[in-house]
Amino acid sequence: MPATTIETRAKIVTLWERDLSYRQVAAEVGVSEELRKMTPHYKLIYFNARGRAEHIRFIFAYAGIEYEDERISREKWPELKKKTPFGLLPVLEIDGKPVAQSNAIARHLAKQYGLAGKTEWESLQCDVLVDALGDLKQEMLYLLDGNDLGGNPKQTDPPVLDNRME
Ligand SMILES: N[C@@H](CCC(=O)N[C@@H](CS)C(=O)NCC(=O)O)C(=O)O
Repeated sequence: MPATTIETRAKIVTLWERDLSYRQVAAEVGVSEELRKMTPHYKLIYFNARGRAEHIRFIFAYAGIEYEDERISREKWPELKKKTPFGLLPVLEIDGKPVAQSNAIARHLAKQYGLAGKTEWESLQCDVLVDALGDLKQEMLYLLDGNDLGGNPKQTDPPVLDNRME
């Protein structure tokens, strides 16, 4: 490895230890290519909807991380379902390893890219918000029939206000 690359990597580590975000590190070092090489390959698999994947996409966008955004069609879902960890999406593949559960994925990425709070108190506030939004999402899902997300329509649910949680 050329000396400059080692120096650059050392600088990245120093900046990282100062708790700078991924973006700030990239800006300070000015070597996004170098950072890109140190970043895992991410593939986010979800339906063609915002649903439970959009906060993950937001984190990628905010942190400036490249990822594959694979949108699964209704036709392809039954076959793929059998291969996912819990029979549900989203799944994030990290260097080919599948990880399920949207909030666990989001929390992991937020920690990786400096968005999960700088202190325990801030992290706690993030978790409080995640749980509060989860409660809200639960209420909203109750009003949906799930058709656009690949699930089965629930005939007993209350009337659908909108067919997607957009
Ligand atoms: N707790 C899971 C819930 C995942 C989930 O319910 N996914 C729905 C779409 S939002 C799904 O895969 N539905 C298809 C099915 O049930 O077959 C998470 O947050 O990732």
